[in-house]
Amino acid sequence: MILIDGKNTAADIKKEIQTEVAHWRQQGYRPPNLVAVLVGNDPASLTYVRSKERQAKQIGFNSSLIQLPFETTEQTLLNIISKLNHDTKVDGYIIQLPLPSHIDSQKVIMAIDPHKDVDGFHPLNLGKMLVGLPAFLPATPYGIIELIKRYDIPTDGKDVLIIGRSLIVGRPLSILLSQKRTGGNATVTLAHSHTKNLKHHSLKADIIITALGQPNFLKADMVKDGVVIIDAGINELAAPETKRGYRLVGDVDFKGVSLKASYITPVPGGVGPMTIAMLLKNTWKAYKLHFKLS
Ligand code: BQF
Repeated sequence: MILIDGKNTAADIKKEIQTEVAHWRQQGYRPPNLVAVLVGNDPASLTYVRSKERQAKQIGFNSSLIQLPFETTEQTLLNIISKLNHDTKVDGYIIQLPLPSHIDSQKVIMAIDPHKDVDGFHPLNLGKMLVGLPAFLPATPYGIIELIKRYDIPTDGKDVLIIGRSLIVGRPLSILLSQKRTGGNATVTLAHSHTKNLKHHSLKADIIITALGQPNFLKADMVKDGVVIIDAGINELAAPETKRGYRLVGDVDFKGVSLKASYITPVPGGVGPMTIAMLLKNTWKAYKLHFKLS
C-alpha cells in the first residue's frame, strides 16, 4: 500500500508557485493578492479561511480576510463583491461557503467576476471546464487530479467510482476524469444518495473517490484488492480532548480499506491540503492573466 501524501505534494506545489512569485517580484511586479470573505463566525470556516490567508502569505502573496457579521444582507455582500470586482489590486477572491441561509449562494457566485473566481464556482468557469476550455477549476477536483498525476496513477480506461454529486467536488470531478485527454479517459460512475446497490459498483471500481461527507462510510468489504482510494471527505467529529474540540475524519474506514488498497489518501493530510494549494495556484494563474505573464 502506498500512502498518498497530500501534505507533501501541496508543499511541493506551493514551493513551485513561491519560486515563480519571487522571480516576477524581482522584475518589479507587485505581489499576487488573494482576498477571502467570510460571513458569520462558524469556527470551522474561520479555521479554513485563516489557513488560506496564512499559506498565501507564506508563498509571497498579499492576502486579507473580510469578516462580516452573520446578519449581513445579500445586498451588502453583493456590494462588497462589486468593489472586489473593480479593485485592480485584487487578483482573485473567494466567498467562503456555506453562507447563511438568508443569502442565495448561487446569486452571490454569479456576481463574482469570472476572471477573479479562483474557487472556480462561477457557471462560466464550470461551463468552460465542461467544454474543455481553459478555466479556473474548482480547487478540490483540481487537487485530486493533480495528486493522481503526480503519483503516476493511470486513469485511461479505468473504472472510476465517485461517491457524491456535489457541485464543488463530485460533479466537476466526474467531468474532468471522463474527458478525452491524459489524466482523463476514465469510465466514470457518479453515485449518490439515490444509487441502488452501491456495493455492486464499488466492488468493480479500480479507483474510488469518496466525497459524500459521512465518516467511515466506505468499508473494506465494499472494495476489491488493489483499489486506489481518494478520500475527499472532511468530517468534523466531536473530540472534547482536542484543542479545537473536534478532529477531522474522512469518508473511508481507513484501517480496514488500507489493507486492500494499492494507493490511499489519509485524512487529514490527503486531499485537504491539496485544496488549499490549488486555490493558490488558481490565484497565481489569475495574477499572470492580469499582467499577461507566461
Ligand atoms: C487536511 C471545507 C467542508 C465545507 C467547507 C487541510 C483543509 C481541510 C483538511 C481545508 C474545506 C476542506 C475547506 C486538511 C478548506 C478543505 O489536512 O486534511 C486543509 O482547509 N479545506 C473549506 O474552505 O471549506 C470547507 C470542507
